[in-house]
Amino acid sequence: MSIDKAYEFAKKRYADFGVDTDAAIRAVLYQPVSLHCWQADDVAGFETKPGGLSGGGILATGNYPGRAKNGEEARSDLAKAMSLIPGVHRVNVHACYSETDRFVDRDEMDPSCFTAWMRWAADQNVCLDFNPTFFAHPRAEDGFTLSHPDDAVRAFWVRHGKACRRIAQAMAAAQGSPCTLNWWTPDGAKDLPADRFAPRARMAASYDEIFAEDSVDRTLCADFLESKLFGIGSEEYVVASSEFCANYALTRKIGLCMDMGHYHPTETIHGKISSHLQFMDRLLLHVSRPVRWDSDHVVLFNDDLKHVFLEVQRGDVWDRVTLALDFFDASINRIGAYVIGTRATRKAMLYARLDPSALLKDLERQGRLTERLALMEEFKSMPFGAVWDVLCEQAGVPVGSEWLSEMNQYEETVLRKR
Ligand code: RNT
Ligand code: ZN
Repeated sequence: MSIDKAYEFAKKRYADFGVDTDAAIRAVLYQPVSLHCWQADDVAGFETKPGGLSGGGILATGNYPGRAKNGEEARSDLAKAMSLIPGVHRVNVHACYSETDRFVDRDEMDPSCFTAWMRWAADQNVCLDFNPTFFAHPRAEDGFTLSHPDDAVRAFWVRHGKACRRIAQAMAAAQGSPCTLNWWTPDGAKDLPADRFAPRARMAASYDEIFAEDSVDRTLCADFLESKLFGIGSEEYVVASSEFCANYALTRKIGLCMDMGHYHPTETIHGKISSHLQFMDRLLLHVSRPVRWDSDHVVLFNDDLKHVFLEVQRGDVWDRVTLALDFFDASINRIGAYVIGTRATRKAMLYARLDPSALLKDLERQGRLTERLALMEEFKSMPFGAVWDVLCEQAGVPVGSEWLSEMNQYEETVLRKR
């Protein structure tokens, strides 16, 4: 059956339940998803460093050939990936992806360190988002940054934070669209601390200093705080925990970021969305996939992801969530990782947009809970794939697994030659 015929059939099936497939496709394509630059190079970054500067990064495992080793390669990989994924993209840059001739330390960075990214973004017609980098630096080596007990170290990171807000503001002004700025710190302790209070007090004080800076326009620079449960080296104590971040964000009127991998292994985030959005204006979602721990596996079209977007759909809060990806796998073709994870995200968005939410809520109001459950179950086997194929076709990207041959060709002609 042709794609069009399959679609006509699917469209009717969904319409029987009051679901408009054309409108769903349009809505999914229109909503931006921010692609993280760090899948291209295994979170290594491109800073010009003085001899041998190092210091604890985020762990990406695997050694598949073709890792991007500079900005040009990463941007080429991102452009290739974006050509194979439907929908409006943004690109999420970390501060450690600055490109300069000489060494510029984190506290001295300014918008000029990201000129290449900004030019490329304008050229590609995508907007940029930004992240301060509180890791992979000697001053982060002992596990504390914004909550560091040494005033000089803490002040260094506060300066980095302020610099990042100025960079985000410059990006926003250049692109005519606000820049999402996500704040994640690795601060924490491997083993039982005697004092959990003081680092949290210092962390709050640091953020207050950073966000107090009135030279930054909050309509251009949209700040979000990302929490975490534990990390390698912070198994026992994480300063910016879920409670810390939620309370800070709420009282300071900034955004909260939930990363799907930052909770207990059996805990999922979909149930939290309606709680936070009772009190906060916006949420940033870091779309990721934990496997037993915060492993940042490539995102798949699985139940966890579907549930997140079903929640957004049923709560009708699509305009109150900002979507960014956060996964990295160095064991497979990195362009393939981008495409699999981002297409899965778009798929889950479409799946949710095709949910008969109004009908389900109506049944619930009437107490017809058997029918509610039955319909939820029936919808899992609706002809979703036919709608997805047409979405890809309309977006001008390969339908089905056709993108694999383009990936393989890019691997042969570009990645293997690096
Ligand atoms: C780390 C956080 C954070 C990072 C990126 C690179 O656990 O999820 O978002 O993955 O900033
Ligand atoms: Zn994250």
